[in-house]
Amino acid sequence: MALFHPVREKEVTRAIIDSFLRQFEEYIESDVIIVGGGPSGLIAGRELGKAGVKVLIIERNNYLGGGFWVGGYFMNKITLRAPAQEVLDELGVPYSRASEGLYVADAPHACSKLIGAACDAGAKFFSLTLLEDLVMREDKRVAGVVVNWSPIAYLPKEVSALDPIALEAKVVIDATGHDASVAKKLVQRGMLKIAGEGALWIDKSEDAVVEHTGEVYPGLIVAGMAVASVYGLPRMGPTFGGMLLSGKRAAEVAIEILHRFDL
Ligand code: 48F
Repeated sequence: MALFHPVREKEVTRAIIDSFLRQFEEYIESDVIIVGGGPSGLIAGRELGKAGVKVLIIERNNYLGGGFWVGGYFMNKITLRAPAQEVLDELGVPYSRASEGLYVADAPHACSKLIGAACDAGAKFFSLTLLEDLVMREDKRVAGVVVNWSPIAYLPKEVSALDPIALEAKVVIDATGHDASVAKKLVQRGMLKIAGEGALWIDKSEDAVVEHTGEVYPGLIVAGMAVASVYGLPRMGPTFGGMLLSGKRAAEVAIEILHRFDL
């Protein structure tokens, strides 16, 4: 007697396609689209989901987490400065005190709990999805993203000449890390100037990133390391509290915009 219930191959394929298409159809339009599934994007997704906002995270990789799986060098330990360890308490991630005001945690534990928390809050994900461009309206407002299948970027021209598709959102969050890929779409058109990330200076960087997190262009918020790239702020290397608090701030700003415009 077999352990598992008998199931036909076609049923498995149908289950995947039906579920995927239903979700894709539903998320052609969202309240907020977050580009980038690193720590800042994931925590923003979690906060927005918790607040009942319809939120989609698009990620070019086949995995979520961005730089949160590893800390410095090849070592999978992350550090956080007080008060950011409180976010680990919220997520149920164990950590230890390294020195006064400095905490260390296992990156895989922190990253997987954060991904789980974003899922539990109701955030949805499109992975292997590359941001190619933005949707703009005549009132010069960012109104969505233009995406393609990310392996396209590595294919020869005769295969990769595929038109992308558009997804609409009331607010877009650039959480693409050092690249600031979303903001750069505005830079290419002369609609925004960005300074480029500064050299490493932990003490200055994290406060500055959280403080500058916000709407950089109507309908577009920057979060995480993208903030440092846009405003020329110092980078912070393998300490992640600034990313988590910046993501939380980005979610607050998104909710303020949605309320302000009754969107
Ligand atoms: O780089 P990433 O982890 O950004 P973050 O949330 O956190 C930065 C830290 O990891 C670390 C640091 C501070 O402690 O210096 O680097 O700001 O995650 C960014 C995610 O965005 C995805 C990318 O694959 C990564 O998972 N991404 C970048 N460009 C695109 C994109 C794009 N064009 N389309 C889709 N996803």
